[in-house]
Amino acid sequence: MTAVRKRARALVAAVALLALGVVIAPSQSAGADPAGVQRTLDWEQSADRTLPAAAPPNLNKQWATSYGATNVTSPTRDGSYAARFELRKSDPVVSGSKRAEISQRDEQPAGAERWYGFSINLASTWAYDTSAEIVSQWHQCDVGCPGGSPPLALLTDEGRWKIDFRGEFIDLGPYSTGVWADWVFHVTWRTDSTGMLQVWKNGERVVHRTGATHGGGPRSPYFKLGIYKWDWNTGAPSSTTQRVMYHDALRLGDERAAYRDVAPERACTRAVPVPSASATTYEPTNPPANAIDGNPTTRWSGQGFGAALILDTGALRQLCGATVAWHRGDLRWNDYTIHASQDGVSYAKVWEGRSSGTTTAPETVLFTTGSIDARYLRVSFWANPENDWASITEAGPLGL
Ligand SMILES: [Ca+2]
Ligand SMILES: [Ca+2]
Repeated sequence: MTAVRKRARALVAAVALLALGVVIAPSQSAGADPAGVQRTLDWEQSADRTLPAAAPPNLNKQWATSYGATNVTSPTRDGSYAARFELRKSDPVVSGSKRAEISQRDEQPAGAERWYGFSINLASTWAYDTSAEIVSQWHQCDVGCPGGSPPLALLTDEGRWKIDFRGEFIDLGPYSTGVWADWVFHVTWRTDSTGMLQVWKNGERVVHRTGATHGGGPRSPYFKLGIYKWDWNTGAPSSTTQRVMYHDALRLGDERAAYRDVAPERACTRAVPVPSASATTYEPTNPPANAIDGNPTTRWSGQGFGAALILDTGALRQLCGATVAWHRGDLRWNDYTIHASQDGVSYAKVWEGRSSGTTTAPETVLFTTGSIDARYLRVSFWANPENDWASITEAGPLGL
């Protein structure tokens, strides 16, 4: 989404300049990020491909080898380039430990609200180890701060993704190697009850906490990406001697940003499982469960304009569209609305329109609101040219 927007803006700018008779060379700054995106590090800009000699502009270098951080053309999460981090147990100590990291400068204002979107690909050699390592961290400011452990970190530990949030370990399930995992962190950096932490993993919201998010100091924590493995310096047990991972699609946003501005781009094509369905009304022979059984010959039927089918995905995640297949959908159109909800009580409209009337197959609709966090979808029937019966053979949400 961002790239499309950037390309569109770059084109408009180029056309405007050409109209003025100005000849322009391809420029690093041709496109503008959405308001609120402070920094994009997707490695597509040649000015950012400074590795391994130096960190990209306005970032700090924390590796000491020729392989610590490099640019690669495969694998990539977006575009043609990504970054590759490699740390070996035998590497020199950097900034007090074993690390290969790129760091933001310690210049974040106090009380900042920040968005961080990025994608990590753990190499297939990323073997199980009882010793953990940090792959993204938010470091307490350096001067006039409590110091100590980072208030927030993303780790791999004993085969699993984990978040260390102020000393509490939150287990986010087993990691897979050789694939991109997309992460979005939204943090309001506060030392009092007004703080907030939200985390999405591959579009699913896996953490939502309120309260203090760091321990104090005159500035908010700053972000670091790359590999930090302290056990290789302290001599604690570890069964590995090398770590390699890839990093791409980093976007840093401020309080004006939204999820879609920083999240790695995804097409709205992922079918989201629906464990249960209900309805405001139904006839006993055609219950709501028939609309999620995967069988195109069974259906939910409810009588009356406004009759609604409610799909429960069981968890909050970024939903962006839906597929709906109508009984007799090749013989009659249906006017319907889709509303989305986080709690099953408060709903917001995300789409309204008319089915094609030309097919019984599932038809895809994309939310006019863009993607949103939701658990429930309500599909409400309003009209068809034959009768006042809502009859849906299959329906399901689409997620990012
Ligand atoms: Ca890239
Ligand atoms: Ca069915």
